[in-house]
Amino acid sequence: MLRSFIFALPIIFALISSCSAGLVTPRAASPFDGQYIDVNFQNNATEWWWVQVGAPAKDGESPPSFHATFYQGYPISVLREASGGNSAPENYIVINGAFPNSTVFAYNLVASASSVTYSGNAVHGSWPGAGSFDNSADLSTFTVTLHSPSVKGTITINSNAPHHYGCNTTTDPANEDEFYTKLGWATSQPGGAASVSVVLDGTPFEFDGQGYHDANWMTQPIDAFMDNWYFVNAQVGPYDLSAVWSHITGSTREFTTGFLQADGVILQNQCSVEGAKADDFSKLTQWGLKFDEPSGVNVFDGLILEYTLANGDLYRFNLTGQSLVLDQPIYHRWVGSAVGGKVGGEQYEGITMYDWLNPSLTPYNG
Ligand SMILES: *[C@@H]1O[C@H](CO)[C@@H](O)[C@H](O)[C@H]1NC(C)=O
Ligand SMILES: *[C@@H]1O[C@H](CO)[C@@H](O)[C@H](O)[C@H]1NC(C)=O
Ligand SMILES: *[C@@H]1O[C@H](CO)[C@@H](O)[C@H](O)[C@H]1NC(C)=O
Ligand SMILES: CC(=O)N[C@H]1CO[C@H](CO)[C@@H](O)[C@@H]1O
Repeated sequence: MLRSFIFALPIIFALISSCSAGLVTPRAASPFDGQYIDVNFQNNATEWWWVQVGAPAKDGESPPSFHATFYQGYPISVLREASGGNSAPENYIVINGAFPNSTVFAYNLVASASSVTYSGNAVHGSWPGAGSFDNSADLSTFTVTLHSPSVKGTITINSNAPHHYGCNTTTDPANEDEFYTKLGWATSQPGGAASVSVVLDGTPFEFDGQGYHDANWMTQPIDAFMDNWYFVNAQVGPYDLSAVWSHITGSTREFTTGFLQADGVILQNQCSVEGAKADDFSKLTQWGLKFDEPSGVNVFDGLILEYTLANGDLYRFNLTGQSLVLDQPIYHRWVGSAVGGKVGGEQYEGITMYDWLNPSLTPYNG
């Protein structure tokens, strides 16, 4: 039942679903949420604007969620091949999510073109035939309008925290360098109150929750330089969290980045290879083990995300997957519950959304 909707659609549409976060080479060019690189039919570059909203599950229900990603190009090379190779659409919006009754949905809204224009830091992205987005000049408000034949409506996020880049320093190997210096990540809205009001093939879907918006760009698809990639976002009491944990192809070290803010104050914004730092680092660890039948691979039940600040303070969050909104051998995405805070301090409950992208199909065995 839960799967019927997603399988009714070409599987590729679900697969083209997005992944987020990465590192940055900040350009002199403004605006913060604008176009950073040139994406065209002749190159393998990709750039995307990602937005997600989720809300805690009510008793006996699943957490409602909605993801929309405005793409130029393809984040994984097999997806371009599967979408038509050289004739694959270059501009499209991927929608994924789940209703409170746990039924998941997926759409691929093909656009005839795309453009990202700006005035100061105010940005307008237009994907004709599919939708558009707007970021306000002060990066306080991000709005999406969808106007495709199948999906219509609006998503709004009111930011509660400062916008930020990641960071970028490394020495070899080559793919590590690619990862640090050519992969960009600009987070405009690290968290904040959000609302979704859409109509999916005539079915209205509305909820209020917590939202997140960032943008990524890279000169090659992810699978050209990464074996896997975990991207985590959570909003828990006064905290907004995000983190990436990735195995870069050919590297012996895991890459990590962590962002943690409370009440508008950044507590951490770091990136490093695992084990390289005595403080100011973050650590992601899976917990649980089960076989996931639809994708045919082992998966984890949740993640522990720990932050060690520069001053030694420790924060720990326990994230539990409740709704599996994307379920493919190389790509899983969960929406669920989060609990945590400062270790020894007040503990809060909240919502998490996290992605496990595994183009190398490296097995998870607990
Ligand atoms: C793009 O990727 C394909 C498949 O991996 C490769 O054959 C092609 O040479 C690449 N093109 C450029 C411009 O890098
Ligand atoms: C779940 O809710 C959606 C939206 O109301 C509806 O379209 C769908 O049919 C429901 N699924 C089941 C299995 O009842
Ligand atoms: C995380 O939460 C799960 C489910 O509630 C629990 O079984 C597990 O012990 C927790 N892990 C930690 C480290 O708190
Ligand atoms: C945020 C950051 O560290 N940016 C640096 C990324 O790398 C380039 C090239 O080494 C530097 O110029 C930036 O300052």
